[in-house]
Amino acid sequence: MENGENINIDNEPKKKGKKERKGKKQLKKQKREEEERKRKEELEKQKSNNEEELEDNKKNEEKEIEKDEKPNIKTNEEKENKSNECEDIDTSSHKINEENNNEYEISTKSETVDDKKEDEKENNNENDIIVDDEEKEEDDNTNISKIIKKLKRARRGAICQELTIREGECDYIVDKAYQILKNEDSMLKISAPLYICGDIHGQYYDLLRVFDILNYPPKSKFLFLGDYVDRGKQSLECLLLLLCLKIKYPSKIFLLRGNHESEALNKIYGFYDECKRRISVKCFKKITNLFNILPITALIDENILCMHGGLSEDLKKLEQLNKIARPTEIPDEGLLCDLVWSDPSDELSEPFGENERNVSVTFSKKVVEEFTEKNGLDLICRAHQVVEEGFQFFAGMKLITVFTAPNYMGEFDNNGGILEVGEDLLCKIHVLKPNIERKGKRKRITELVN
Ligand SMILES: [Mn+2]
Repeated sequence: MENGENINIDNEPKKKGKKERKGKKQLKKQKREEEERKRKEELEKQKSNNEEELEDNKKNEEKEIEKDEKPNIKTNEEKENKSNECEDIDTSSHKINEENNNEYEISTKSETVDDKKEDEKENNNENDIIVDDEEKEEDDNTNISKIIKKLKRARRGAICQELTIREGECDYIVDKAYQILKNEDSMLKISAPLYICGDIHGQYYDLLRVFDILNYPPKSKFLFLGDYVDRGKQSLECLLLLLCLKIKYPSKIFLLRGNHESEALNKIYGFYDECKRRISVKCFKKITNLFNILPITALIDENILCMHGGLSEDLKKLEQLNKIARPTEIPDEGLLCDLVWSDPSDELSEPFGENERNVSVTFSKKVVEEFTEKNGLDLICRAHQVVEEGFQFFAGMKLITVFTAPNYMGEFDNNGGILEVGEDLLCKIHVLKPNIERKGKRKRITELVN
């Protein structure tokens, strides 16, 4: 198909080739442009800087194509070099290694004025992933691949620009993802090796860093523990990239629900506003429907239990976790509420206590020890709390908190952490250092942030 041909320039981003194809495509292009103009007027959504953004996106394309290849090579080398410095250890052996991937840098390349002109001409066609009725019948994989490519192009040097995301694109992705997610169990069963990521919270630049360092699916397998949206500036990019990867590689990426995958919270913490400003309230509604179908927990090789928040007084055995019916909203109390909201606490004399978030509970070290023992688990892996190093152990090494957004909200100078669960359940930590060295006072991580 037309867009497919045009966008498939990975191997040869040559200007000459583009020119030759241009004649053939002129008519079709004009037609598209006209349709597009109408669409834009109707929707009244396009902002004045759209063209600029589109141009920027296009300008990055050739760079990105190179980057897509280079980082993998580089980081693999990096990994190998570093593996000498770190020794891998079993979770039960109560040691852990820290790998600092912060040295990773994005290479950029200068470009000529001619490139820009060329890009402008091609812009409309290549940046717009139009999913109309005709195209729906065509290969979904191609459409999703194109959208992934577009989403990856958001990055320019050290920043990520806001992409233009069409309602049609968003609907398409959310519908496709819904069909896949609704067939997953409430408690996923996943096998190692894989990487486990905690909160992302709209920090799209950092999400791209994670994939640059650890490789995109299907090369690597990922489990995300929820809280993709709210707080950060680019919740839509984060969510849509993850959903696209889910659609394309359903057995290589798994997405659990966090307490922020909730309509009520999104209205307070930014995602609703972002959807309303950038796409529509209708699209927000559609996304919250999808949130209601997300799986809640994951069990890795019968050994590591993962969820966003933590344990619950109502949780006695693992079998209960698969019985949680979906779609569902997150209730104000009870098992599901606790799974996405609760926190461990050092200060409890009782098994469970109040939570200063004013939702759910806190649970003690003893609760973790008894639950893991009784259910034959080595480790509970959860997210939900910003922790200075990006990861933090609790109850010896029976529970780990993983929080992946470094420099959380631009207010903390926490690291981001990713837990790697290797073959034979050997565990390793990867650390994302904050992007920005904050000069002023360091904000202490003493309170829970919803
Ligand atoms: Mn959370």
